[in-house]
Amino acid sequence: MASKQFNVLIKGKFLPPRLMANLEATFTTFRLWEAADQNAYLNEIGSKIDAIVTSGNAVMGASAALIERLPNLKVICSNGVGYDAIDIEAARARDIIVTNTPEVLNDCVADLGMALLLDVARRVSEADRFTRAGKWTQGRFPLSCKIGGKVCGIVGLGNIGQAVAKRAQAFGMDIHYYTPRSRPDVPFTRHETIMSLAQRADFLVLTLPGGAATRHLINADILQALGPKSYLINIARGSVVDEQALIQALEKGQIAGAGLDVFEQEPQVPEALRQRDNVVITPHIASSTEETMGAMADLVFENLQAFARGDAVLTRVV
Ligand code: 8YV
Repeated sequence: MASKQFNVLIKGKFLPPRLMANLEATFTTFRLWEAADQNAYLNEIGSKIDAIVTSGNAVMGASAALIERLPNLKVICSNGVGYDAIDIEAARARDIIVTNTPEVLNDCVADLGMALLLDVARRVSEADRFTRAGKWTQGRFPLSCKIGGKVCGIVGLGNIGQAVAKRAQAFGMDIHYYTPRSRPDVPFTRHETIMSLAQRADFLVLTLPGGAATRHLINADILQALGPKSYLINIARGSVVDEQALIQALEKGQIAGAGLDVFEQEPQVPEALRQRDNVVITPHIASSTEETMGAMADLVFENLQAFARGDAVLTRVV
């Protein structure tokens, strides 16, 4: 199909500028988020849409309700590895292809996981606030927690989990993990339950997928098992953690602290987390480097171009 006859619905504005520019130069694009009345806009253009471009972000994705409004939809290309915000069953039911951006973001997501781990354990952000506030002249900054020799417990040992393991090993950490099925291919210590891993871990690092199947796997019991000297690091999805239980565990001193890049209601972050010195917070930026966002943008575009040409897409989810 000639590219300009290929109609692409762009779901929201949070896509890399390079991807937006490529999409607009190549295809006919429709900007859903700009429509004052999205319902009326979908009535008008819905039947001509061939593709959706979206991201893994919770406010983006592609719901069953949106998919239903697009009777000629053939492909959904997402700028992200996680696809929990896309209704995969609705896509599958109509043989709509879904693509994501695996591999290209492994290093940067793992880097941010280690950055959060190091920051919350060594109290880097807290020490920065202390120094800026001129408190050094009044006394020494309190002691922090050594990383080397500690157990890094990784929940979900996929590509990102393994990239975290490699980094944590270089810091002298002992790697334990939980996966539902055994992984004879990896040399680390497997736990059969998240509870057992939490009991053993000094740092519980979440790298598992989001979605209904993993919702609130990290609950009050797991946090209590993690214990008052241990930390939670979340670079997966906010939905994986019961955020209210996390707030209570922090308030009661049941865990030592947390490093969080993802939250249950993004972009909202509860005040109870924002005010704590032993919580390091970043706004879902694990993959947000120039290099990785560029690689993701190119992969989204290449998937869409391949589909429009009639070729197989590169990174298909369903
Ligand atoms: C976001 C992510 O999708 O890849 C994922 O699953 O969570 C992120 O990379 C990306 O930031 C776009 O919003």
